[in-house]
Amino acid sequence: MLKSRAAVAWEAGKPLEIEDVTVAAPKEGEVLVRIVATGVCHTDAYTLSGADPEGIFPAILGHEGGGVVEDVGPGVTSVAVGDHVIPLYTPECGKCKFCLSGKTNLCQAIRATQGKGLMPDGTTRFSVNGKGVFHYMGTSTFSEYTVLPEIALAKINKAAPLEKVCLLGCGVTTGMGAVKNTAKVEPGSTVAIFGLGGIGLSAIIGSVMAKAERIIGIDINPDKFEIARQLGATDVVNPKDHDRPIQEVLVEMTDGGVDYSFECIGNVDVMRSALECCHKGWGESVIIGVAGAGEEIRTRPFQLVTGRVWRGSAFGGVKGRSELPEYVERYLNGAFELDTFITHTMGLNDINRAFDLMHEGKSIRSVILY
Ligand code: NAD
Ligand code: DAO
Ligand code: ZN
Ligand code: ZN
Repeated sequence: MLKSRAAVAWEAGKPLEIEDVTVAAPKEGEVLVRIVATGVCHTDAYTLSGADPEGIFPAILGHEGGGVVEDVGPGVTSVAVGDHVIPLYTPECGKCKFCLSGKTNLCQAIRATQGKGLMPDGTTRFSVNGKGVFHYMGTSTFSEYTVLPEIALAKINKAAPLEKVCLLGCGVTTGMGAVKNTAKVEPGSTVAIFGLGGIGLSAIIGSVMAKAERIIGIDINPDKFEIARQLGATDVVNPKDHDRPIQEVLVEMTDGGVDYSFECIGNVDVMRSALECCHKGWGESVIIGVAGAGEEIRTRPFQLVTGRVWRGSAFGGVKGRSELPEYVERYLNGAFELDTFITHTMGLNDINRAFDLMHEGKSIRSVILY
């Protein structure tokens, strides 16, 4: 047992509260990790808002972390004390039907308990004054110490600065991976990216790497345009500047539509626009944004009959244990940068400000430094 400072979400829609949380020792196949830094992603805000059907309270949110292994439970062989790790909300057991399929990164080995805020044995390692507190996405990086299953840790190069590569635990990998693994954007493509937060900007970086010729960034907050251009957007569009559906504007701008589009917001109306701005016959749209509980997407089926394709992407299709360490290497080799994303850093005590900055559209990523 040890004490850890953590930001606890006691109830949906309420600010997080900083608590001294008791963290139980890692059990069989589990690992105790000291989180050094964590980003705050829109998905944390989504769950805190109460819109997440899997949202469960009280919980310790956070899923974009970087840390150091402090202790290992019995049977753990793939990481050791002192290793640097990135927690994975999409684990990789390497043995389940999903892992063995070669078709998906959605390992299901611990899915049932993870979705209920519990460790694989059906219990929690967190408590406050004897009251159990749920895990979140299997990661709970808003606690200085957290416990994860071994299969939910990517071991990374110790040379990588954890306060930056924590962003590879979600946002940056998700956007880049969706372009590379899900859409498989080819050189010369025209791409539209809806929503220029951490995910959309990473999709811009991925599109530049894929040598897309035209990269159109779309956002209703024009403050996002400068950074989008800096990262490689060739055009920026604000739907508020147009009095007709944005898909019509994009189809006109691109001689019939884009080759690929990415929805990085979680808005079902925008998902429709993202599909319908795709080129007849071959355009593909990838949904990355997470919509609220009970929401549904709509389009005319003829949009698909005439060759447009609708897909989705989780964690950029990246298999965390086998592929994420390579993303860290590529960062260390200068293939992409992360500083532009980190608009704010703060201590855990100020974590609610990170949520405010996100809602006010003033941040790309706030990184919490423990
Ligand atoms: P963010 O809040 O930083 O960025 C969202 C952007 O969308 C903002 O710039 C905002 O101005 C813009 N926006 C909002 N409404 C808009 C509209 N109607 N038209 C155009 N732009 C609009 O969020 P983020 O952290 O980048 O996350 C984006 C989405 O991706 C969220 O839904 C999040 O839950 C989801 N997400 C999905 C995965 C996955 O694996 N699929 C991973 C991480 C995040
Ligand atoms: O395997 O059924 C499943 C769920 C996998 C969870 C993947 C979540 C991806 C989207 C959530 C946003 C991540 C921050
Ligand atoms: Zn995230
Ligand atoms: Zn698996």
